[in-house]
Amino acid sequence: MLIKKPDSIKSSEITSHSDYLRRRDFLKKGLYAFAGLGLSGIAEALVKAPGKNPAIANLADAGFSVDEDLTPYDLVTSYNNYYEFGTGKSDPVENSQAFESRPWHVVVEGECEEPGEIDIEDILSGITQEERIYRLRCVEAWSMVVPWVGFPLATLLKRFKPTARAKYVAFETLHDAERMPGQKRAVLDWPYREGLRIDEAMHPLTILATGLYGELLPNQSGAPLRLVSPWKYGFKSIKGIVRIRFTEEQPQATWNMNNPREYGFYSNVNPRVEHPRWSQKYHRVIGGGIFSSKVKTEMFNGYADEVASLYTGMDLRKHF
Ligand SMILES: Nc1nc2c(c(=O)[nH]1)N[C@H]1C(S)=C(S)[C@@H](COP(=O)(O)O)O[C@H]1N2
Ligand SMILES: [Mo]
Repeated sequence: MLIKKPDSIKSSEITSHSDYLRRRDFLKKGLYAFAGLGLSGIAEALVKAPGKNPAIANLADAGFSVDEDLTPYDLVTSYNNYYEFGTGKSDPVENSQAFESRPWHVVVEGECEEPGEIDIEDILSGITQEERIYRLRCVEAWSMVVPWVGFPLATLLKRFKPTARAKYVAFETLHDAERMPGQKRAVLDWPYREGLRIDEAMHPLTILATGLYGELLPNQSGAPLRLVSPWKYGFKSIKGIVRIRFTEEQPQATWNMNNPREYGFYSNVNPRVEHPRWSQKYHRVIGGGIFSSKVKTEMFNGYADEVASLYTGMDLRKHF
């Protein structure tokens, strides 16, 4: 992966937090409401009483929210990695506008008692959507803070009744070069694939995102459904998911297959394990201004309290 500087940002493009809170109030009548949905009670509590609300303290305790500046909406949705639409940071927003994310089905198969298919509309209307404000740390050493809308991956997985042999969960992005023009070039071995260990997949921090900033996901962000696993490098957060498979063996993962020396299967954010071509000790906060251009990277991206126990006894230099 290449490291590029973000394009300079005009102040008019910056969405302030208060703008967002207003927008979030609006979202109850907006797209999600239009789809017959509402946010969970917790998210509503956030909207009604930002600041000193015990519900918010609980969210922070669980790692579901961080008290850090949100990355402006325009940056979250214009500085992207989505090689199916090109390898440049502004390619996804430019090349994905015609992409149609409806109709959309997700096949769930493998080591489970009730394999099947689920329609995106059933995912949106049949599961309570929540807000999660997470850090996103790319392996290229930049980061954002994104207010996602989504639901715990575990909620969906449990419906398909994984068996005792389900040790991992594999994910695949749509493979259709007519709809995803970046797939006409063999820059990666398509379809994009990722995987998690089953306990990572079932962890409450792991979500499937259906939206951000209170709106349905834009195409460049992985519409209609993408994984978010905030303690891992961003490339684990696979976009445009069409297939989920329970497996007994560790599944293939695109960047790991592409260059196993540089990209491990686990890819937990770890400032002590350097990428062969750069340090992971610091990163740039996208949109954070010149003074915050270098920020210390925390173990597990700051989510150690929540996830460190998943890796007890594992050598994280070996299983990077
Ligand atoms: N299918 C697919 N998913 C993907 C990628 C990709 O190229 N294809 N890029 C990954 C990388 S490297 C990162 S950092 C995040 C970026 O998410 P964002 O563009 O929403 O910030 O998406 C991940 N998911
Ligand atoms: Mo990334």
